[in-house]
Amino acid sequence: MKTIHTEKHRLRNSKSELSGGLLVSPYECPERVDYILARLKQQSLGEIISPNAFGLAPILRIHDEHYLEFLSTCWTRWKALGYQGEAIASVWPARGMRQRKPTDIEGLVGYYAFASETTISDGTWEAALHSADVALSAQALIASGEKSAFALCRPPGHHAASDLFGGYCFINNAAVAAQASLDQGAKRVVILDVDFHHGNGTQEIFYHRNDVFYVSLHGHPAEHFPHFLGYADEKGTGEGEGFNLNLPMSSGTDFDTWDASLALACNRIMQYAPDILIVSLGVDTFVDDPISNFRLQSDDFTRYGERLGKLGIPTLFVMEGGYAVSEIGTNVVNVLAGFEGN
Ligand code: OKP
Ligand code: ZN
Repeated sequence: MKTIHTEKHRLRNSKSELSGGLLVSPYECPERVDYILARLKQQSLGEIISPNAFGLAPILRIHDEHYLEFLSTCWTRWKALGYQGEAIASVWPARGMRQRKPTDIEGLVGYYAFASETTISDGTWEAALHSADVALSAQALIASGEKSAFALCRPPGHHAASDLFGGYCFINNAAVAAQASLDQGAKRVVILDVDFHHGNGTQEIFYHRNDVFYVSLHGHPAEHFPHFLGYADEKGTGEGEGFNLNLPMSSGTDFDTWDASLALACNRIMQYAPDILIVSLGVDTFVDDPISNFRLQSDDFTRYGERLGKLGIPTLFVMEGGYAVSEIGTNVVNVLAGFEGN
């Protein structure tokens, strides 16, 4: 399996994440990619290729143009206020308030953020664009006949909605790749999200549609981020009814329980008979992940990779979360090698 990767991910190098009331060094850090690359090379999984530049057009198929304009100008505007720290949301259009878009940057950050742990800093927008190019380049490999490809995206994307950032995400890479597949002639796309966290952004983007079936296994929203979406009774609406499947699980879930949910998800996926399977690949389901609490062991990642490989569907893996940095490479490559039957 080929990997698409660029060192440009390093442009996302924020200094601060709001965590437990403190500004800490972000869990979503550049070193994550170093460990994944090292393991990919060690296992000789396949060629590692640089992405092509696709421009804004495929991103505009998913995201609001004013949102993208905000992302691209936010840091410059924030810096111009003379602040010492990175751009961070501190106020929201909450219950009972107006949803009108303000004009000042402080208001705009709150308008476009759904969570405040994620800051915007120098290079964030550029890195997010390169990350989308990585996903689109991997999608192009599948379109040209490859059976699988790995988009080593960073920053991740599944929390980004059409006009919201947060949860370390700015552009929804998996959604952009799904839309590109449809625009090139695919009729049905599945996005299977195995990250520990519910992909609220991906769900929101496709909730009204039946051409993308979103399936997610995740920590129950009553207990876990993103807290306000990801319940089992969210099944899609209008034409999209029946094309959203949430499988939330409680804290401490082990592999046997998790894999039973995956088996159910796979049955539903096969019934849908997609032209392409996009896996939002987060490995924060790992037992030692510092911000999550499922209990998958490194070998379990191989086992579920094998299960996905047996589906026999062209498959695009898009990197999402995973914060046990020294083991992230092993866990990611175990999924990919399991998929390939190694
Ligand atoms: C991004 B991805 C835990 C707070 C968690 C943000 C989590 C973002 C996860 N105390 N806050 O889905 O891996
Ligand atoms: Zn996650």
